[in-house]
Amino acid sequence: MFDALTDRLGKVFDGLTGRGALSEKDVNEALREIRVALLEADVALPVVKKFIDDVRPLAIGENVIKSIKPGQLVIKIVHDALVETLGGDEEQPPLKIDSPPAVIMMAGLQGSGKTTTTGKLAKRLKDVERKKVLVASLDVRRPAAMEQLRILAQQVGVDALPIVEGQLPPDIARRAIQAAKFGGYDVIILDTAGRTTLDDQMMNEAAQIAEIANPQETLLVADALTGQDAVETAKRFNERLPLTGLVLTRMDGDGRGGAALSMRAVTGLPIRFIGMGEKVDGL
Ligand SMILES: Nc1nc2c(ncn2[C@@H]2O[C@H](COP(=O)(O)OP(=O)(O)O)[C@@H](O)[C@H]2O)c(=O)[nH]1
Ligand SMILES: [Mg+2]
Repeated sequence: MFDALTDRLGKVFDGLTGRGALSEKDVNEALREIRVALLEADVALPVVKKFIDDVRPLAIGENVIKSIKPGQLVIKIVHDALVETLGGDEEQPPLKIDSPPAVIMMAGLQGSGKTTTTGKLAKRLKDVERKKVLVASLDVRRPAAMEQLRILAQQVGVDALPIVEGQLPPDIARRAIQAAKFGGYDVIILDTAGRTTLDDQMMNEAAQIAEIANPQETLLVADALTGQDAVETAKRFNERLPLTGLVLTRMDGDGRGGAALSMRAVTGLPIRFIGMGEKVDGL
C-alpha cells in the first residue's frame, strides 16, 4: 500500500545522503520533493502542509547544516515526523473489551465496509480471543442490511440479534445490550447505518446510539480509496462520536494509502484494523 510512497521517499533520501554538505536550498528542494510524494500518495493537502511546516525549521536548523552528516540528520528528522504523524512505531493497546458485555460500535459512511468489517471482527474475536460475540444491525434504512449481517454472522459462527421489524435504532441498541446481558455475551458489535454523504441526521442518530450504548470502542470505518475526502469524514465523525480507533478498508485495492495517513493525522486515533478483501478473514 505504501510501497510507492516509500520508494519515492527513498529516492529523496538517497539524494540527500549522496552529498557531503547541505545548503538550505538543498533541504528545501528535498522538502519540496517529499511534499509532492505525499500528495501523490493522496495524503490530504492540509496534512501535508502541516507536516512540511513542522519539519522545515528542524531540517534547516543550524546544527543540521553544520553537522558532519547533514543528509542523515535530515532523513532522521523527516522519518521521526512521519512516524509521529502515522503513529507508526507505537505499540497498539488491545481493544477494550474487558467488561462484558463490551460494546463495539461501528460507524462510517454507507459502503465504507462497516457490515463486512463487523463480520470479520466478530470472527476474529471469536476465533482468536475466544469471546462470545453478538452482532446487531442498526441499519433500518436499507432492508437488505440486516439480512446481510445475519448471513455474515451465520457464516462466521456468531449470533446475530433477531430482527424485529419496524424497531428504531436506539431501541435496537437497548435490546442488543439486554440480550447480551441475559445471554452472557462478552462482546456486542453494533453495526450502524451510514449515508452516502455526511449529514446532520446521520450524525445525530449515531451520537444518540453512542450515548445509549456507551461503547468501549467506537471504530470509524473508512474506505482507503477515498483519498482527499477522508480528512473531512474523519473530522466530522470525530467531533460527534467518542471515536477510539480507525479501520481502513479496501487496503487490498489500488489506493495509495494517503487516506490512512490523513485520518490518523487529523484525529490522532490509532489505525486498529485494515480490511484486505471481501472475505470474512480479510482483516
Ligand atoms: N475489496 C474489498 N472490499 C471490501 C472490503 N470491505 C468491504 N468491502 C466491500 O465493500 C462493499 C460494501 O461493504 P459493506 O460492509 O456492506 O459496507 P457498509 O455499507 O459500510 O456496511 C461490499 O461489497 C463489501 O464486500 C475490503 O476490505 N476490501
Ligand atoms: Mg452495512
